[in-house]
Amino acid sequence: MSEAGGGRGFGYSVPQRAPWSLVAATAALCLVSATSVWTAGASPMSREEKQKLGNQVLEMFDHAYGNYMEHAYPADELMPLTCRGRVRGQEPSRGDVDDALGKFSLTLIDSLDTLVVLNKTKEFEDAVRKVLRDVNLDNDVVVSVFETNIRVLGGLLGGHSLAIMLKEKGEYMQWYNDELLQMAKQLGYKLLPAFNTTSGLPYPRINLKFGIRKPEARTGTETDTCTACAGTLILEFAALSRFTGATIFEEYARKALDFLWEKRQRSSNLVGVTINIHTGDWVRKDSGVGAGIDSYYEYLLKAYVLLGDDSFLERFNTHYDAIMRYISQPPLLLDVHIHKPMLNARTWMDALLAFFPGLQVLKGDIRPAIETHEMLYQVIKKHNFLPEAFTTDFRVHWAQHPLRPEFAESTYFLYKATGDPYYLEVGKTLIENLNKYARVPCGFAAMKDVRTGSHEDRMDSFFLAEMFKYLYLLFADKEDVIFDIEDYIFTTEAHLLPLWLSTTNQRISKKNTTSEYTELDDSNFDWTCPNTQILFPNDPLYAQSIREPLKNVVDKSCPRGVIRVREESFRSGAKPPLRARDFMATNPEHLEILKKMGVSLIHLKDGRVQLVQHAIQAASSIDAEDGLRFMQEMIELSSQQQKEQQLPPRAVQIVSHPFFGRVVLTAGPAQFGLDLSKHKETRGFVASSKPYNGCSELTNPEAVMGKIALIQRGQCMFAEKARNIQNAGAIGGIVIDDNEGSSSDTAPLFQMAGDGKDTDDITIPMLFLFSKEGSIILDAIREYEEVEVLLSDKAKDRDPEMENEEQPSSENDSQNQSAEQIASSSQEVDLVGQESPEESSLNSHPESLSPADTDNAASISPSEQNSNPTENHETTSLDGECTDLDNQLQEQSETEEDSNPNVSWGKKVQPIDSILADWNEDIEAFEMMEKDEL
Ligand code: DMJ
Repeated sequence: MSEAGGGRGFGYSVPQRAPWSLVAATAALCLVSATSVWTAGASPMSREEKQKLGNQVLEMFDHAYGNYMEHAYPADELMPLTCRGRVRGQEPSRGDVDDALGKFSLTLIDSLDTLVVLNKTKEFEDAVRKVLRDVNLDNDVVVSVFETNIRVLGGLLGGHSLAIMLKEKGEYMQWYNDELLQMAKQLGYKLLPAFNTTSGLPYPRINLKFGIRKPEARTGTETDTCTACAGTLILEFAALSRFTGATIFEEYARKALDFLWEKRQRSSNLVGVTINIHTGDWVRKDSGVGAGIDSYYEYLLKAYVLLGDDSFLERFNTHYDAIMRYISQPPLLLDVHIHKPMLNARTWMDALLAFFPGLQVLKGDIRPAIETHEMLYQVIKKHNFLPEAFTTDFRVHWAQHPLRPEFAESTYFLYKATGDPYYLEVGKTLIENLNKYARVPCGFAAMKDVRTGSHEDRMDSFFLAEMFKYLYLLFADKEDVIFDIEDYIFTTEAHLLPLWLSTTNQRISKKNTTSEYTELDDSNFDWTCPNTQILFPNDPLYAQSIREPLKNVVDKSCPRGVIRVREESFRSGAKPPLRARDFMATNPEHLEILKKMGVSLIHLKDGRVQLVQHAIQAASSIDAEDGLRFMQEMIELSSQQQKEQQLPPRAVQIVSHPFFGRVVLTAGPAQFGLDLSKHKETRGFVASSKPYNGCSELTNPEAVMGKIALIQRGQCMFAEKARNIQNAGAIGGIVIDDNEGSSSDTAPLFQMAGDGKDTDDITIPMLFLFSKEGSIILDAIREYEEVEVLLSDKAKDRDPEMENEEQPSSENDSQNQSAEQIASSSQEVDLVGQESPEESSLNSHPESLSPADTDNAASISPSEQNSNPTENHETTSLDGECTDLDNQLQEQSETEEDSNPNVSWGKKVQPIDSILADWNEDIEAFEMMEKDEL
């Protein structure tokens, strides 16, 4: 067993002394003991199978890293569809996402310690030499302080940690003389000016060359930062201080953490998502464990493990208690308001929270970790990947998936804690899905839309830093890794820092911190590390028994809004409050309830109905609060509906050599012709029509006969083009935008409208591609002549026969060849990832949502007035099961209340004045949520 922070010992029994001393051991405690004792549950996986999967991970890493090095390096990231490097300034800006790119070969630095974990020591040695030779940290680029810290500083420190470990072993890196550490120190000093605020919270962005204040810096006017952005520095900064002896880094990071702690909402002990770096006011008062906050919590616990400072554990435990009280609604984790923590702030969850079960393992709270992980896994099974955000009834809210590693991370930690081979099977599914849906000839491409399987031209560096480490370690036995992983702690970017740092250069002591600590009673440690040696032998099916009741939680769920309900009302036989999803504007009973809640119904001239709430007119404070919840649900439903009414995208998948279905392009449908969502997909070779605009009878019918015709947008109606190609014998058509440079990354998709006449005569499917996506097909024709595509509503699995053809002898050879072919075929292509339509649509608020002063308003369209607004949702057919689930949920909340008197609704009812006082805040928070970006 390795030694951890502060020279604390590790025990395997229930804590007799300060409970937090055991928590530091949790990772090791849960990681080691359970694996050896597991005897039942899912069938065990043989050593051979595990090795096979480990080798598969290695091959996948080679494919990702190899293509980056070959086609993108020294650029920051690989663009896997166009097979070239992403160089900031040379591609259209993607907004905040680009702030990670500092022209410092980001992917190479982020991959350094992965190479060692994956036993690629020779490659590591080469990679370190390249970093030392090529990387410049003094570029005139504005970068995110947070991303630069976790990816670049963390990457350099992780690389240094393993370089000195290897050097000590005596075989590799014998020439190494702390050069990576010197670079890390240089970067550390470059980041320090960001902390020049009265609060000590860092500015969110800094210019690597010019810092903050100077006019050339082009940054320093920001007023806000996210909590995670300011609270995720301590591991890297303290490691830098302890490695170098320069204490300033650790001091600055501690000061920022102290300030955040001071600013926590004192009654709920929660923190908001965004804080003003000058005043310390919370700018966004919603609170969860996902985007914007996640790694702040992670770093409190890990700072305790690495640095052995009890104050970090005390803070973590205080927050954790609040999280479990308010945000955790097993198996869900739902954002709440920091001032009104019993009020949910959202009805959806984001993908970043998938790290939380892993953190709970480190904390030692295994049960909720198993529950949340299981729920997330079911969402993945439904959509192949975790969408960026999904609703409480598990529908897609934001459809992208940038190959995030958090779920793999939690899977790894849960396997280590439980030893349950179920988690190996989960890992196997992750590997299969990545290969099946994200792998492209030149790397792995992020999913633009998990529903269609379409891709985005991006492979983020965290994919190499984190995903491959966790997947490899999941299947690895101790002897498969050349060093003892338990001697290290994972940063949030999965970089490895040695635990011996806890006893090195400990010149910053707790007395430097400014905070006071709340006395905690024993209940704060209720979830402290369970002893797995006791837990699992007694009940080897422990993890399975927790998963079992949840096994259909996703499939059988029904649309619902906010989960938390007023429990005591149900027990007393009173009706549950009216939910937005059930509301019918023609139901007199509902209208009566609205009145009681202070909600009035206004019929607008255009036929829509507007709902306005005046809390003061509600019959009681409880009714007013129900009204508030109802309005929030209605606003969200309405905005969700708007999104759903926006068209579902379609997919154009290139299925011929060398693409074999691996390149999927996002397309818009037509309001006429064959509806691909109802019919089988159409597959065929493509041919350009003549004239290319398709506005008159085709002069090359023999070329398009039986094929999918390509036509350029413009000069006549879409329907006319469709008729002309259909008359020439085409089996489908793809209209390509004539507006050069357009892309579905940057422009919202639209449906091609008919021509105002009857279009029933058009029977072939028609899809629309923006110019950049269309260019990929046109370039492919130039390169390969015969290009076959599949038009569908969702990308289909790749053709296994094609797969076999693709890899006739040596898998690697043929993949390299494909990559080269793609590279040469797409030299002219300029497909660039941009803010997605999903994200853009989030900014479009319900049209008439016009919160005026203390009013809360939402509107619904005429079509919604007489019907349940959710009746088009796919899950409404599960009525019977919904009732069961609702009962289960109700029972669950009743049980929770019984066991935890603190969550009783009665205690949470606010006086009317306070509701009114918070009114604007709620509306503001809601609007912010809508604008929220990950
Ligand atoms: C990583 O860069 C880090 O894990 C960070 O803390 C948040 N998530 C991304 C990957 O999703």
